[in-house]
Amino acid sequence: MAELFRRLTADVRDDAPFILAGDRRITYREMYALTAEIAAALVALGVKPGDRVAVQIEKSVEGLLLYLATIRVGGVFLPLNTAYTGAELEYFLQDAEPVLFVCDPARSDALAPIAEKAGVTQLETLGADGNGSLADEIAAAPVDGFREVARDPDDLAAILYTSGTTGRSKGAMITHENLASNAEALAEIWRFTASDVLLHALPIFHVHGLFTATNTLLKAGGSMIFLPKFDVDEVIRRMPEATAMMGVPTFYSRLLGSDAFTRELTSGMRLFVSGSAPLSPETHKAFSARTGQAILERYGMTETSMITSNPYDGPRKPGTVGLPLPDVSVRIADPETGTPIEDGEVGVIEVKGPNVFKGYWKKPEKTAEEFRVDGFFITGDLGYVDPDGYICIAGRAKDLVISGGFNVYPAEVEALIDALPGVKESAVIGLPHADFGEGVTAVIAVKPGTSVSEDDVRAGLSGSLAAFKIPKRVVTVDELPRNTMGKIQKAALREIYKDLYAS
Ligand code: MCA
Ligand code: AMP
Repeated sequence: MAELFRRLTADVRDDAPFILAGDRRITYREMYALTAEIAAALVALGVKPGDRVAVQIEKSVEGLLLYLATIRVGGVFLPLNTAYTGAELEYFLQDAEPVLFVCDPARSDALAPIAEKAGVTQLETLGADGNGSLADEIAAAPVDGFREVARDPDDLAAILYTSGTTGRSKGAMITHENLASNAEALAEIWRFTASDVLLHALPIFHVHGLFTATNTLLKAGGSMIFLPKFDVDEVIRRMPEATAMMGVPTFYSRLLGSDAFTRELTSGMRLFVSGSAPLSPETHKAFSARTGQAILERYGMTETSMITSNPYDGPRKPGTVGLPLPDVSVRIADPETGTPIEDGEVGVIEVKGPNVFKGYWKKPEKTAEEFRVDGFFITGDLGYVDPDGYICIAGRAKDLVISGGFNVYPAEVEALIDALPGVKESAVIGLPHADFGEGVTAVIAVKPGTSVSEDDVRAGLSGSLAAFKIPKRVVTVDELPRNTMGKIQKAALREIYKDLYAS
């Protein structure tokens, strides 16, 4: 059996409920049968071990089962953000060379020529309701069309694209061992058991919703209330049935914004986990004051899954991301040399362990750049160790904006803005935003004699960029501030415009 699937399901009880979605209740036994049916269709479609299966679909039970089925046939699952435009998708499809691309039925007409141009020969559709051409393939596949496929710990289970500060997005190659070891560690340290009911409102095209939440819950054999998206009212309505939730900080600030979110409502909950972006100490404290429960903040990356976590039993300290996971080594190093530095000093966070990915797909030079010779991966996050050994994140060495838990790389947005008529140059920065944590913001200088409005910029980007990457605000200046080396001073811009979203 494929290593990851074997390890995740090693202890589950067949008759226990796995997914609760709407009026559907899917037990683990049914999950085995359904994923075997999907696996038979994948085999019939020619998916062989090591082949990539790229997927851009709305969140659905079938979409989750497709992930597990891909793992069972030895395929490499490649989930894509539903917000990505055709222009963004073309690159991923071209680079990853999947044998199969599954998309939403509503987008198939628009995406078929893009897939074809990228060299992908098979396109199937799967809608949020479970219908689509893939459903037809599943119905038509032979009942005994799937035999368990063995995969080794070092074999690829998934590729997830992460952008970079320079160049195009890179596909992080994630192995069975990476995912299995992380799920095992998290289930243990967060005390997940078969009695848990996880309230699942995250998207399933990123590490957080797909692996950290789903794999950990699966490893424990628990069940999950599977919601199509984060909707405050729906999350509040279902919370009394749940025991645990994982979310980005925006989930928690939005919950606190509702009067219906009370201590009584959360009385059956034993765990709230936050990650993907910094949880402000204010939100942490307001949450404790409202519910009597401390949010457990953890830290991770696509390339590494989870790295550190605040303790389940010990103090969950606001403004920290806790301690390294079991078997994971974390060190703070000099960003230039990689030499470890003293506790308390700020340096770059580096990590080594069974969670760390295998490298970037087809990019050995990029992979080599991001690792030290002794095997530590350079996260690009800045941090320090506090007197209790907790890791605190103190900024980013990489130029990255995190909006509502989604990463936005300024270089990608700036390149497109700079190409717009009338724009001389631009700087994209993240500014404090009450809802999204950071608001993507463009500061532009225009060519003499021209004028470019906020609407011009936003309209000029739509179609090329996913909506969450498009600047919420655009500020025009005469000149962008530069240091003596000629480099744009983004820190100065962040300071000048820090209150842009305050009102
Ligand atoms: C949606 N919009 C956004 C975002 N989401 N804009 C900026 N940032 C966002 N995150 C846009 C929509 O396209 C729309 O634009 C407008 O904002 C309306 O948004 P709203 O209705 O408020 O959005 P929503 O649908 O409620 O979504 C907000 C959300 C969602 C619930 C916070 O973004 C979300 O589920 N985020 C989770 C991200 C996540 O899972 N990250 C994990 C990455 P318009 O009006 O122009 O159409 S994995 C990771 O980071 C590592 C491994 C880790 O540590 O976990
Ligand atoms: P991604 O590339 O989507 O996997 O995003 C990973 C990045 O999210 C990390 O490198 C951090 O910058 C950030 N991140 C994740 N969790 C946290 C956290 N708890 N606090 C601060 N930043 C975080």
